[in-house]
Amino acid sequence: MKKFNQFFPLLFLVMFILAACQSVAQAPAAEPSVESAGESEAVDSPTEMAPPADEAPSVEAEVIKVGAAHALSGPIALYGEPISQGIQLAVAQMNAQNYLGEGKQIEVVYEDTAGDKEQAISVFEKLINQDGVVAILGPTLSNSAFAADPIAQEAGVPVIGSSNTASGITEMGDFVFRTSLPESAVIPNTLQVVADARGMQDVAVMYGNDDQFTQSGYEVFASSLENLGTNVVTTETFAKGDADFNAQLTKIKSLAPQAIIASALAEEAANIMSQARQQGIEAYFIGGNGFNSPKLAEIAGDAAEGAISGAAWFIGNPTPENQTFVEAYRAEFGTDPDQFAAQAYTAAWVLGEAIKSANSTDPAAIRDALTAIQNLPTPLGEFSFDANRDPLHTPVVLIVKDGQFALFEE
Ligand code: 1QQ
Repeated sequence: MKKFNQFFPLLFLVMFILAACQSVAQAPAAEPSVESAGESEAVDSPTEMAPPADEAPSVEAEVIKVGAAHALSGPIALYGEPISQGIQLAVAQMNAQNYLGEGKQIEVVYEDTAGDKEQAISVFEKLINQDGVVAILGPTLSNSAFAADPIAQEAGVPVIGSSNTASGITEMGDFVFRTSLPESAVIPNTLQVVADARGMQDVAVMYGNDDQFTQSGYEVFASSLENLGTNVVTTETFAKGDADFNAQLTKIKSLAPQAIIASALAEEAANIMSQARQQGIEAYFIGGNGFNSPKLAEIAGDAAEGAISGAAWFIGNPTPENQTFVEAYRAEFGTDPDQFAAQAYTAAWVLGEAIKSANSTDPAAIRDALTAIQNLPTPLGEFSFDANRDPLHTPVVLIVKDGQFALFEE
């Protein structure tokens, strides 16, 4: 005891110095920039910047760790890359503004799921058990979400998907949210709009039967076609990674449908389109969320011209939140954002808003605050979750014209 008393003043001094160093280390950067591979241009934040350096951050300065679990390698990275960039942009903006409070900074722990469900499970376990994240943004595919989200649910850590569109995602539990419109909220509208414009009579359907998003999308397409009274001339299946669709397309060609509906991820969709045109098939394509990457037209080239998809967002939407987002994204990454970037940017802001209003890093308090988000202005529109933690807003119908998405207006 005596010894402790002797050392107490010294111990106190050491603790004081450590605390001071920590608050300096966590001071918000005056010129924050998004950390992205190879680029380090400062984010031109549309709103207020960080306070001058002489305004010392509070001693309670803390780093709030958030997990981001996305496909950063493999064929699904064409979705995972813009998603990660959307998150980086939103977090850089929030940190620049001290959005969560003076000296409080969000640190994102990025992990690669490679679009693989087993890897998504290990990534979720690492983020929750090793990194101690307060919430997870992701994963990219519904297929991974069905495998990994139960881990977050069990641990009581909120998870926000921004690209999961299969039916049943949020039914996994009350800690599961998404900012991506489910296919069931998009496809019936897409088919109705196209049927009204073109009088769709006979269609062929193709879908991937080993992925929960492509299967779920197929089910929604099938029931919507039935409601419309459209004749399905044939339904053909394929598997993830297939590259030769000539057998299915030869059959489809012989049945001469007006349109081919493909519930497919981008790489398979692009190959289907290219091979269809090589066979001389002129039917137009309709797809779901898998079509919503600009990479589809980049891979398929002219074969993607005229492809129609239902989407949650359009780059030309003139709201100030959308235009500010599009400009900031272009300035930072030198490329246009896509729907996936917009939905991920929204998810990160929605999470930031929930942490701020909970005024807590307790995952259960953050979950409760997420359910209370109402009409938050975002690039997707005024954002709210419905009672099932799914987003509430109107879908759009897009068509590829000259390699770019345009609004479908016929
Ligand atoms: C899902 C999808 C994919 C297109 C995500 C990239 O919507 O897996 O749910």
